[in-house]
Amino acid sequence: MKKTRLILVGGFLGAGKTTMLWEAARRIMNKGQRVGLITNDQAPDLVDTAILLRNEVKVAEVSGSCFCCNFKGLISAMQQVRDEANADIIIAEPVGSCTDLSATIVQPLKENMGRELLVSPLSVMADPAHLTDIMNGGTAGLHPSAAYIFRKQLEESDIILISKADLLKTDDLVLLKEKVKLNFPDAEVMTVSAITGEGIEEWLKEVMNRIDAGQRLASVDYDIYAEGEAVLGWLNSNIELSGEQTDWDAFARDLLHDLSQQFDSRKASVGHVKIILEAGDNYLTGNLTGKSDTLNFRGSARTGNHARLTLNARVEMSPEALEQIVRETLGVNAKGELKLKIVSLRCLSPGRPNPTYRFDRIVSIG
Ligand SMILES: Nc1nc2c(ncn2[C@@H]2O[C@H](COP(=O)(O)OP(=O)(O)OP(=O)(O)O)[C@@H](O)[C@H]2O)c(=O)[nH]1
Ligand SMILES: [Mg+2]
Repeated sequence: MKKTRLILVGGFLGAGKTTMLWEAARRIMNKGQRVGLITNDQAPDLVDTAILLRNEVKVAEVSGSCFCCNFKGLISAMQQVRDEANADIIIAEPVGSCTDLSATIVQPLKENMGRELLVSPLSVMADPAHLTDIMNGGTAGLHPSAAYIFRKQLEESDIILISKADLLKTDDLVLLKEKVKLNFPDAEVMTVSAITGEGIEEWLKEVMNRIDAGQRLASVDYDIYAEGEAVLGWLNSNIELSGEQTDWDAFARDLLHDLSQQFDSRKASVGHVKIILEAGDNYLTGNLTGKSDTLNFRGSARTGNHARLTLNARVEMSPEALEQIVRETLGVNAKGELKLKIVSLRCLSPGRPNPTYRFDRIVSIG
């Protein structure tokens, strides 16, 4: 039986996982291999899935629970992309606030699915600004328990991937890499940029050829882990918009800008707020990964009468407060000129992680 390769790309919220997933998939497909992607979230209506589906690639979604707490969901998503896309390679993105993946996903996969799967080294992406602060003993603006998750993700990784290399000067990047190596001597440390393409081929070479996945286990305190997730308000929403010849890009920019102002004025730390605004074949994506200076938009939804907005927000505040801010800001930005139909809106704070499996040993590869 031909084995399927599984590449898991973890890392904290907003690290650049989905951007990298697509860039890697595109490069692998250009070399003639078939790829399937798997996204994951605590609730349905994922911006990540919507973005990836805009490309010619098979995407399966595990929503409602993280991979670790819904191991079966991950297995059936893998089956789905293998059956429907005949995928040789699967790239999967776990929820950004998850850790302990080596014990809860990688080891059980090696133990139970070794005949079918080649599991690549666990790659963990880290935003360079956040990583720099964490390496200096800070919390990257996060709640201390959320910063604990960030550190545990690095601790259990086989490959630490410093993302967004284009944002740092070469000297600073070299220094950061050295510091990370010093702190995590057992992990391989690499740098990538999805913008310039730097480092991507080197990383692909590692994950496409190696099978030494899950070489270490982090010792994770589930009380701190649970608190680190619970401090986040988590909102996923899908909204239909209609209005006469509306400039959708201006609407999306103003909306995300105003949301960012609201969070900044409350000193609420933003994990990631992301949107995709789709109008027929045209679409725009927007991201906020910290304060308002991190706002970032790509593409264009142009002008028209109808559009669909998918919005995902992970912000350190109660789900109730988050929902109120999102509803009010949407209302203000509609200015009475736009009709908004909220098709779905779920707001929650993630529950205590309760993994399907949790191995306390490294499974050797046969
Ligand atoms: N400058 C720069 N920005 C990047 C790069 N890769 C991703 N980004 C930006 O980082 C932000 C977050 O990217 P995503 O790929 O959505 O991050 P993610 O890790 O999937 O986020 P979650 O799924 O919410 O955990 C977006 O604004 C991206 O455009 C990069 O290589 N360079
Ligand atoms: Mg993502």
